[in-house]
Amino acid sequence: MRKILHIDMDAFFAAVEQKRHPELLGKPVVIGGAGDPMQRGVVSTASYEARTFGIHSAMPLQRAYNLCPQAVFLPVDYAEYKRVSLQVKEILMEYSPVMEDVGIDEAYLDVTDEERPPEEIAREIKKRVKEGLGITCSIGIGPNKLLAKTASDMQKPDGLTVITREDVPRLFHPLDVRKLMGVGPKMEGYLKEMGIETIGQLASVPKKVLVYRFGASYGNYLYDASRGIDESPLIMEWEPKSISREQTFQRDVVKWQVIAKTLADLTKDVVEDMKEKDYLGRTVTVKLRYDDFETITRGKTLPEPTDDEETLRKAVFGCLKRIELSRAVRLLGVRVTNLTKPDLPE
Ligand code: TTP
Ligand code: MG
Repeated sequence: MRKILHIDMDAFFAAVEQKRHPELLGKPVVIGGAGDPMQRGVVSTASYEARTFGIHSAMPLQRAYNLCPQAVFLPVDYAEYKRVSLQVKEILMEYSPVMEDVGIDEAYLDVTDEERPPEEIAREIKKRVKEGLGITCSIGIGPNKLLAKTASDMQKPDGLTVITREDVPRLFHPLDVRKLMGVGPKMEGYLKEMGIETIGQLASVPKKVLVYRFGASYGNYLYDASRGIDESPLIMEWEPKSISREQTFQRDVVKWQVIAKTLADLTKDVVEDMKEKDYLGRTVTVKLRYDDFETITRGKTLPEPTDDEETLRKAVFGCLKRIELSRAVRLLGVRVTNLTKPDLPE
């Protein structure tokens, strides 16, 4: 039996704004577009205070203004939300290496192999996020992603909800079918036309009826999902252990200038890749293959991790100096290892 947590931030964009502008705490806050309700644009999210006026995501800003003219309207500052999102994910990774990053404000965490009970881990995560970042999240715990995600939505905001297999009839089946993951507004319409209002009612429909009506793939999905069955694994992004570039020459090269220029170009490409993936590296390795296929490598470890092109290029040239260039060269490579992510500013 797996133990999966689903973490979803509460009113995420609005919460980040309320944290950095504490005077907005307790007030209706609407985030969307350019932050001007007189301009076109839709609501990205609304604080829970604003939601009591009927304001919700995807609503035109103008309509939100009509519902609550005293609300504070702010533009979307995606870079700031992304920064906070990364801090949340870093906290999560401390509790289990098996994390699926779903989006800016959600993630799954597999704590099956952790010794402590999942409720205890969830409570500690909530505390760390609240005390460290000044925002709240809701966590659902279940034997799979489907039930964990359903659970995280059940007691928002600041909730902690567990759904076990045994809880399926009592907690999962009474929910409206539109709460079932994978059921959008269109499907909700079809199901309701069939007289199916709740997930439990869907679970009483024979498999062959669902497959006949919706096709094998989606029909089978609905059959299993309505029973709280979901075997799907967490999808992780694997950290690359190195970033590298190689070049094989069309014709073997003897000239030092060509070799040096090639290594400088390869370093430039590696650095671009590092910056794009947000990595710093400490160890540089140069690989060189002679025309007779003998291959040698020389490495250098820097005092601290960096993504500075000049520093890395100097390290590469330092390696090159320790290589005897007496024969023609057919391949050159530059590799950076010992990769880390930069510390995020507080
Ligand atoms: P949600 O998790 O759907 O919403 P939320 O975090 O604001 O509120 P809740 O407490 O109900 O979880 O989405 C996360 C963020 O994604 C949200 O803060 C803003 C953004 N978003 C949009 O930009 N447009 C949208 O239509 C939705 C639904 C979300
Ligand atoms: Mg959310």
